[in-house]
Amino acid sequence: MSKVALITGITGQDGAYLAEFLLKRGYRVHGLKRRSSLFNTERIDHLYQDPHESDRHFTLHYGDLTDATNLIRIIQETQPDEIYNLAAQSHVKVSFDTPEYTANADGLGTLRILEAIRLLGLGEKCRFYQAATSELYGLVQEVPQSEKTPFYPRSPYAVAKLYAYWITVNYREAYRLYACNGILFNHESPVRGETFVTRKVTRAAARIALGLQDKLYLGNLSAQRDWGHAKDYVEAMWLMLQQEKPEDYVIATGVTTTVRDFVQLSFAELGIEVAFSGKGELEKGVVVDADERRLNELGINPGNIKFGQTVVNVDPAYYRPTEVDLLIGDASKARARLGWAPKYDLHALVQDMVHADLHLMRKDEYLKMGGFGTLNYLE
Ligand code: NDP
Ligand code: GDR
Repeated sequence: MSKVALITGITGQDGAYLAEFLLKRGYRVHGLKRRSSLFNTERIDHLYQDPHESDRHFTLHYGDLTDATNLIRIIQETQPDEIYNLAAQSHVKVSFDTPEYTANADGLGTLRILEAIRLLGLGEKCRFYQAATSELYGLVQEVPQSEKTPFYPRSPYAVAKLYAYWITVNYREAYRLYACNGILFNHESPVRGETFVTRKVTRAAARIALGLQDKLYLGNLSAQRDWGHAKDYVEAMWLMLQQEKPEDYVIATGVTTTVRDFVQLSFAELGIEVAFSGKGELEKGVVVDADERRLNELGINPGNIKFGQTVVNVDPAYYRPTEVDLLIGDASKARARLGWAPKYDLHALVQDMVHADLHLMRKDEYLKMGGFGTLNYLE
């Protein structure tokens, strides 16, 4: 008999990778998707199965983490062996603008699922994964951060996730649920949301190289993050639910990088050297060299790259009221107990993202070359 998994947040970056991973292992996958006025299933369209097909392995259900009765009904109908709670308002900066909604979806949303498992009597059958985060560490107490490092959240997002973390621990202890927190450090991919810094950078680097955009505005260039690949990290989520005992695990690469360095690595992958000068709001990134052979190899017109061109400016609008300066994770527990290790290092991650964005942006380049404009149906 195939195992049944329910993934909340299936339309997001991790949801898409996890669905793919579980389907390959023979699971029947159910996913929660929100109703929206435009299609929001781009990341999982390749997994779609027509409702009229018999023996379907992939099914989507409309729902929302703020709607308890909806969650209870879906969990009752699908009777999952494993629930992966990945749904969240996941943008740290946006959480300062929408703190109440973020608390409701990210904090109480987790409670609603745990309560549904308990009320439906699924405690023995159903294992629960909670998408916890390195944002819980917030203000630096010690590095590298491990399962034992104290938390000091620095945003409404992190505070909501702190509640979700502890309610997961509490339900494990109070009701003996198999419930785990995966304390995942930042993980990225070619399908990372475009407003997170890595994807914002790789997307813009590709567009600048193709002559589709002049520059990019960023916030705090000195923030340091431990960036891994989402493909590696969803495997860790699954491993956490396959153990004898439920526990919490840090998942990280153990290497940290500044936003500034990530920018330089991304442009360098395209053969463009960017140097930074100036301080604070006046800091800027300028093109200082270009490798013509590399540009030609990638099919980039060297004429698009102008020496001395400013490609990065700082816009304080992207600063956060309280920032998390330094994250670097110690995943030795996961390495020892789960046998987990990342396959992608930072260089492989940058390569994967930059080339995917270069490929994606070619479409815009061809449209521009062909003289196609955008039609405005609203005029
Ligand atoms: P994304 O932002 O890419 O995806 C979030 C998903 O949650 C989307 O499917 C989104 O739907 C859905 N969602 C948002 N609000 C609701 C709601 N109220 N009800 C139902 N669904 C909702 O995030 P990631 O895939 O990057 O992250 C997955 C989880 O892991 C999140 O909980 C995030 O906070 C956490 N996390 C992420 C890390 C990372 O580096 N990526 C690191 C540590 C933790 P829609 O597509 O309609 O917007
Ligand atoms: P983060 O990711 O806040 O760590 O949360 P994000 O990519 O948004 O920011 C990383 C760092 O880059 C700095 N930064 C900018 N960030 C954005 N988004 N846009 C900018 O223009 C910019 N310029 C500089 C930020 O200040 C920050 O220091 C992500 C999310 O996926 C969370 O859901 C998850 O829990 C954590 O990672 C681990």
